Amino acid sequence: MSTKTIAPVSDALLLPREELESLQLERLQWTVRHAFQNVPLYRAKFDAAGVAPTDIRSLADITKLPFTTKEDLRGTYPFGMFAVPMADVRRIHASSGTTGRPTVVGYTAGDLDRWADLIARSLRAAGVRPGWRVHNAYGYGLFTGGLGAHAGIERVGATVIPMSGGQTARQVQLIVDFEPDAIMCTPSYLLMIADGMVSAGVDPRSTSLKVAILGAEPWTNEMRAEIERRLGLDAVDIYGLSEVMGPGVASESVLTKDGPHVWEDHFLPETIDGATGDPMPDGGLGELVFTSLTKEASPVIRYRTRDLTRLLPGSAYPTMRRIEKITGRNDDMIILRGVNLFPTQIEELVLGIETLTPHFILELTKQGRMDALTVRIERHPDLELSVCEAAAVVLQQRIKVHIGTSVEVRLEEPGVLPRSEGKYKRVYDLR
Ligand code: DLL
Repeated sequence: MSTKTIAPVSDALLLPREELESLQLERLQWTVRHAFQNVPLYRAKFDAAGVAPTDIRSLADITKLPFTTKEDLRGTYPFGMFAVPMADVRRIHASSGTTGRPTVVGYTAGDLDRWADLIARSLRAAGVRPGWRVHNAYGYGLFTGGLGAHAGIERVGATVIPMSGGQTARQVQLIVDFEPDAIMCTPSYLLMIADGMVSAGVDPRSTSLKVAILGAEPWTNEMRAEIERRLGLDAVDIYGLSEVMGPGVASESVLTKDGPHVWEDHFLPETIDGATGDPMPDGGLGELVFTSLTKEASPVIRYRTRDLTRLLPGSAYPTMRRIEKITGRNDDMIILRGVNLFPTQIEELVLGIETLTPHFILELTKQGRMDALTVRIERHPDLELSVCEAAAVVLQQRIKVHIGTSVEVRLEEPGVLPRSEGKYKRVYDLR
């Protein structure tokens, strides 16, 4: 890790555990009452589960409450889950999702204020300082990334460069001309910007960038190492989802880079067994579930994220619990001839072989009655074809050994695979 940056102090982050938990309980009781009184769907679900707000006397009582799912949000489209009068909603965001109706979330003035504070906190943890310039390449619009990050950058006292996603050549030019200290975008898009720098004759390690705050899609520690090596900066992980707020639900410290700290004074995390819904002890791999503690317009009670991770203890500073870097979603899991695999497992193996590029996609097809997986990967532009072919064979063998399944690895010419300016689509199901 470079020592270009240091982490800051903020009062809420120093609360002793007991004080934090009593604050959480007070806020949980408020949220449960608020949701029950103002959202018909919550009232109906609580009634069906035979639970009332007064039953929540301790944090452990949360398990009495029913879960909320994306389907609940879709079923009440567009504004049925709002807990305040529409006149008090200052902003709306929506996540497109791959199928069906979008999920819509609302924010009161207070919600927007707390969101900006939490992104500012996340940025401070990433080492961003007042007076820095921050290039924001998350997409602006209904997606929470662009506008969410924007407000937090201003709140931390930095200068925001509101670039949004896309126009990669222009991104490169503005990074060279405006000399930002930090960049915010998806990890896959940062790699594309690095390629854009090379095309423009700019050495990606030579820019003013010191820190990249990356999220909105799963990425591995191997990808972190690749990004840090190529661009000569510190890369930290920011996590969030629109249903729970947007970016800044959890974020990583640049000093430790050991998984995002959940901002537990505003969100109560749980992990559950995805199949049974039973709570998991901290440290076990399970589906991440969040209850919001301070949200007015769109409170969420035990929202099932479908993201898989472990809850880990906090560190000396911040003391709030961490999540292990998220390596996949329930929805991303590929079951190939009885073996479960996540795209990030392949990413880890690809990045372990220096003579391969990080540009790959996974294609699922049917061969007869069997499912087949092809890893299509771009060859390294600067290496002999024979070296690349040997690397492809090594990848195939490592997938067989480490994941336990046979796949085809197909080399492609540099630049032919799709690129993304936001979330990267790794898996193409052609069955
Ligand atoms: O992606 C919010 C966001 C914007 C987070 C910018 C970070 C930075 P959605 O579009 O609702 O919201 O997608 C949320 O993206 O459930 C995860 O599956 C995935 N995701 C988000 N951040 C991370 C991360 C935004 N750091 C969904 N690591 C979540 C892994 C992430 N997956």
